[in-house]
Amino acid sequence: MKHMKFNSLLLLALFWCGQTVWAASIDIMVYDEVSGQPLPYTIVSLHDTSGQQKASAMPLQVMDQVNKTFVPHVLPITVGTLVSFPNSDDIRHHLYSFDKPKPFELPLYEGTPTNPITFDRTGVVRLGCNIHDWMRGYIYILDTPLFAMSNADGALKIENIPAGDYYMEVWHPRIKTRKPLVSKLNLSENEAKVSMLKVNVRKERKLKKRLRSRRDGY
Ligand SMILES: [Cu+2]
Repeated sequence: MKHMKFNSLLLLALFWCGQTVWAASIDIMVYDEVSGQPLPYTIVSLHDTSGQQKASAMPLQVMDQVNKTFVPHVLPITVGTLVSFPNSDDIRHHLYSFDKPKPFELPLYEGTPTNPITFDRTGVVRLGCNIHDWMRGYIYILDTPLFAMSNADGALKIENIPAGDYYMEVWHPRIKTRKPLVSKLNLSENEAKVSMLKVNVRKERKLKKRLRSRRDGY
């Protein structure tokens, strides 16, 4: 009995090593190139250069509406993932997107619509509300499971990356190029890469101004 316990522990340890120790990881600090401030909501994704890598759909994701704001502001998902759009406010919202990966509309509603929406194509889906013009949300649909979004401190981490060659894509809702920035990246086994990234983004000012002027009216 004792032996068996020891063996299974050993097996567990070996399995754990295989899963995490030999794989690479990257830690990135993201900054606004102009202001030098940490930049949240930056999504970094790694795409296998062989093009063989496939991402499976994630469990149901949630894009909530709280105090007339999309929560989260930016939602990165893999292709095929279902997203529900609950409304936590006690007023009605009317969501829409005109963007190619998934044009859709959820006419005036309270609570949670019964059918979540499947995002089956890669790209950016910008969300808006017909009633509250200033509401802006983003769903970023990826064909790789290797991605992360920078937090309020501008930090992000991608772990368990198999060694190999990748295209690294960087995207932000206000990125000046509008398209993701692409660079090549090689990761060797067990590598723990630490780096810094500066992203050129449009200023937020305009949206805030509009937000202030409109808020009083509703
Ligand atoms: Cu609304």
